[in-house]
Amino acid sequence: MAYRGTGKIAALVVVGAMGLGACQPVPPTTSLGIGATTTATTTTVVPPTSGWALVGGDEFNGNAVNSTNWKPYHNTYGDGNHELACLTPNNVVESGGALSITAKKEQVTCPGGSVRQYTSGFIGSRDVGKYFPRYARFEIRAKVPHAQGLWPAFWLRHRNGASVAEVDVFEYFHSQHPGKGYATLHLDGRKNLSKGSVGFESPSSVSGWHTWAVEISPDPSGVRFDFFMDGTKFHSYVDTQHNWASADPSATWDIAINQAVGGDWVGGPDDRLGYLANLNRCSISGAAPTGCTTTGINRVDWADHADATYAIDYVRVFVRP
Ligand SMILES: [Ca+2]
Repeated sequence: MAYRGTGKIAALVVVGAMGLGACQPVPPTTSLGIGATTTATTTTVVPPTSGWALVGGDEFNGNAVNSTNWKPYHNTYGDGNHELACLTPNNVVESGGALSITAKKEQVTCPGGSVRQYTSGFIGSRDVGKYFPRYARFEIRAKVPHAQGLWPAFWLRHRNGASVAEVDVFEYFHSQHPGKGYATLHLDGRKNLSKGSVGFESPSSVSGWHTWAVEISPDPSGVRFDFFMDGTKFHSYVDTQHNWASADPSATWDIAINQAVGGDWVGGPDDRLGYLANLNRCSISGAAPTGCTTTGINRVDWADHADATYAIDYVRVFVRP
């Protein structure tokens, strides 16, 4: 999190499906597609390609967050980005086959005494001692709200710290890039070392389910990262510099799933649309502070909890046996 979103998002280049042939599309797991409005979720594990074995994750099909897999945070993690929410366990609910992380506009006093005007949720696996192999495929199936000030994410932290290595498998900066998701790699203090993006749905549509994944694999010159949206590869990077031997190869990554509220990179949910107040610039284009473009940027409806909910059908971790 220390490094998340601290870079030059505007300078990014979309890398299209690279057609390397090694990775096949993910078979559809349900009949739902883009724009699906039901809460239907997946119960059958379908490996993304032949040769993968499921070794971890969570289907989120129970009635409570599995405390052997995750710890829901109760703090203000994210202060480094000037985020606004108190993260509480109450904002993370598992029911109906999915995990919901719902942001709310409500005043609370967070542990530590900070009074916040918003709440949201964050679950991490490191906090229960769960780490995953260096070489693996990490996949999430989720749908996200389209609203300024909400920042859903699915990311991996190196067990020696996010400052050592952080893989942002999926992040959504709605007010900067409506309808477009980002994958980013940070290594050894090299922020935003590699970044790719892909459009996933119209920001004016009803949120639909999508899968986001990273495959981390050995490469002749280092470690390879391939990023996928709905089974299509949209970004790749090969690291040749990091000392990967610094962590147990069988337990290198944790998993973090959260929805931040506000902060430097997404603006305030109740601030002027299209304006990033902390940076005093427009999120897309225009003349700050009053002349910012607002095309495609939505305002959250706090009265409708679905409008501020990041829903996760599953997280799955695969390895090649
Ligand atoms: Ca599920």
